[in-house]
Amino acid sequence: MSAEPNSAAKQKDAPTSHASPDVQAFKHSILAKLKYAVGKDPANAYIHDWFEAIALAARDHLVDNWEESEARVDRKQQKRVYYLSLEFLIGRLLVDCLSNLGLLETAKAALAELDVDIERIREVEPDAALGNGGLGRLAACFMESMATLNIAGHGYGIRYEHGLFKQVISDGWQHEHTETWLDFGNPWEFERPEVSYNIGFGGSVNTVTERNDVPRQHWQPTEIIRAIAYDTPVVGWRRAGVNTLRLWRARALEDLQLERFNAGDHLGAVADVVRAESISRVLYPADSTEAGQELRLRQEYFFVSASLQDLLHRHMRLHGDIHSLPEKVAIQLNDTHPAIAVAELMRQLVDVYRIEWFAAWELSVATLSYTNHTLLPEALESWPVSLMERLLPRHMQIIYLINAYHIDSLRAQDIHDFELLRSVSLIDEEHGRRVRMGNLAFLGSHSINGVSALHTDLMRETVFRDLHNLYPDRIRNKTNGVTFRRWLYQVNPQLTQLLIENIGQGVLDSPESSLIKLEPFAEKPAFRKQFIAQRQHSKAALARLVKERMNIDLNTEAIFDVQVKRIHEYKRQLLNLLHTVALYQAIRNDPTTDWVPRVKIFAGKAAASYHQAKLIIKLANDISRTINDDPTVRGLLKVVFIPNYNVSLAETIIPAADLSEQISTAGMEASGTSNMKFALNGALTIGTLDGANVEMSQLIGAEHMFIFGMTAQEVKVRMGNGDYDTIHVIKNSERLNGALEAISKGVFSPDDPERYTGLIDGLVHHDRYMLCADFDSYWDAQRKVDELWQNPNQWWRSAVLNTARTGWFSSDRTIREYAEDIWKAMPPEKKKG
Ligand code: 26V
Repeated sequence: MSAEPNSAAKQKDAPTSHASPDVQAFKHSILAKLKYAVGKDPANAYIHDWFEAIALAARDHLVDNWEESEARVDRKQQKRVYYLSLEFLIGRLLVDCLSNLGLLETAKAALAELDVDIERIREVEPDAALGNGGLGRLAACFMESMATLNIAGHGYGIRYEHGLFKQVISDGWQHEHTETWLDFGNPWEFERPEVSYNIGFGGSVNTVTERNDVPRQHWQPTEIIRAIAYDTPVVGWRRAGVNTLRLWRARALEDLQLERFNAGDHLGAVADVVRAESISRVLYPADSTEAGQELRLRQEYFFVSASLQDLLHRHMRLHGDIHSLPEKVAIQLNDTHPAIAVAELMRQLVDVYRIEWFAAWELSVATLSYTNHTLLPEALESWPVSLMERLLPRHMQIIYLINAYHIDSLRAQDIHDFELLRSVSLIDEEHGRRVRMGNLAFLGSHSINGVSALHTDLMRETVFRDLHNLYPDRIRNKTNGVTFRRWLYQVNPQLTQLLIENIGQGVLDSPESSLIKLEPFAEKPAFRKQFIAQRQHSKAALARLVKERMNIDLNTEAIFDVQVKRIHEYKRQLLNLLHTVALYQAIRNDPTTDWVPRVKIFAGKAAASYHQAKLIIKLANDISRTINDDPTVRGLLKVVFIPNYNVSLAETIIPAADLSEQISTAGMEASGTSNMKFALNGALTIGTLDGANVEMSQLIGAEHMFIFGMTAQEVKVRMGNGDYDTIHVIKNSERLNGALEAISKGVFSPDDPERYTGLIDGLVHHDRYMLCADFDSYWDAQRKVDELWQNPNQWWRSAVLNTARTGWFSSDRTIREYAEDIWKAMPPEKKKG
């Protein structure tokens, strides 16, 4: 970014304008914001000043619709849906907001009149990266779909001062730098200092008897923190509805302990402030490694308690009767991170609203529902009983009581099987007494859902097997989706225009039913030519980005083969790297063969403490350098690891992909959502039958994908048998063996030949994610990719069919299913299919 003022706008003599009144009005409102809100005039405005002025001008339009939307929900006494999530991975909002308001073209014209480059403005907006990956991005897509469908959806979360770390790659290694998205302020949010709640921690619980002789529990916390609301409006497509994302910031009750300060204890005087405010300081940057730290539990309880207090207040203000809660309110728990809501809702109903225990329990269960997003054992949350007792003593009592009634009710049904009782208990007695948050969320909810058909089946068979047998109607499936507004219209305006020209404007409003009209166009060479032109355009844009950021040249005629997502062993970036090395060796051994040119593109962050994942990043970078520098390869194979993967980078990468890598060990990826975004933009998928790939293969047709590897069932059998003999598998695959040996012996790390010995030994001796078992099948599938690429008619026919058949993966469909089956919150006028 240029530090020079006026770097976005070139001053020129005021031209006579022929722009429409809308454009004129928008232009004037930008100039007024620049002057009166930002305090600059065009001549000394920095690019960021322009961004702020434009965002504020757009925000005015949001606010008008926001008020209307709120009033409509109140008037109709619509049921409200509260989406509790520790993560909202939003990305940038400017184009999203302008586009959903229908102001994008107006804004572009106004900026052109002002001689301001909208592309540069767009790029100065920092990503709101308040999430780690799929779970957080799903929450953001859901917020947009709820607004579009006129569902009265409220998001609740934490306003982290620092979002997900910035990844810097230096000498091939990942380094984490603090992310500072709020440095220039945030034009989208409204601080609401008047909306704040006290959140208690610690202390003790006493039984007090009141005048009516009913004993009750009184919790006296030793620490109280304030939660302050910050609201961001979320606008739906064509201004359908404007909902609110309410994020909480933690503050100390007092900014300064004056007595301590006056006594000379200057640091001590602000110690409480530091401790309190650390709660909303930073997002936990892991997405499935054991957390377990106290600060994380404090974050969870902090935002859950503030959100429940807030929504109960609203409910009482609007309806005046706590007993109508489930009729007017649905609360969705995004994973177990907000699962303490089960105990907190009970606490508020029983201790604050004075509802009798069993009535309170019925209200809670009828109001709450829970989504599970992972089956990986290391990501299943549990908290030490001792920590809970210390931090949340009243909640621990409530959890014990829920558990006691639960076990009693089973015994009353003549269930005495000790193993069964142990497995469905809220307390895990085997690992030093811990509270199982998954079981708590399950028991406290009327609906528990998985995020793809396979994942939901596996939930029934594994983590929740016994609870599922006891409550067979609770688990249901809601396959994920993505918002097409962002992941098609905004990221790929060329393709969107092509769709409009050929299947009509309707694609913008009902892509779920319209996209399929594209099918016959797959057979038309002239259409395919235009489809290819779009891809080339996007590939050229990505190539420019890579050139600018990494100084690497990409051949845009090559297959862009892309794997972008969190770096995780189960996602098997290492399998992709093994294929890369095997292909490299094949090219070197046989340089005269007619190899199909490939660009392997990787991006993704590793949790800071996840050493193996960080080593995989280093390996990708080592392989990249070696291959890219090898003259015998003659550019037939290029490998790039693009640093700092985030929503904005995804927006440039996805429309440019020819091949989408979705290659997790079957049974381990709950759903995946980038798989849907790639297919929507016409990339072909190479993948295992895992997560939502299964539904994709059913809807798109497996013949238009490259499906390989073991099924989840086969993985289970082979793992369970204990006869998975990696050494034998490797011995039988010359290619795999060659790739493993090269990495292990230091071909890619001559500066430290043993860098990867441990990594490869790990694979050879304990291949937990079964890379070796799937390698040959993966190699074969990759050769089919090459083959198809050499038959452009067939490749692009399949590509068009991928776009045509992906309508079902709209998050509007997903949200409609939640609203109809779980929340019972579909506004009557939107109850169409
Ligand atoms: C776990 C933990 C535990 C340690 C502290 C921080 C933290 C943060 C997040 C998680 C859970 C991550 C689960 C997750 O992201 N699941 C992904 O959810 C996507 C949306 O449903 C789905 O598409 C992906 O397949 C799934 O991996």
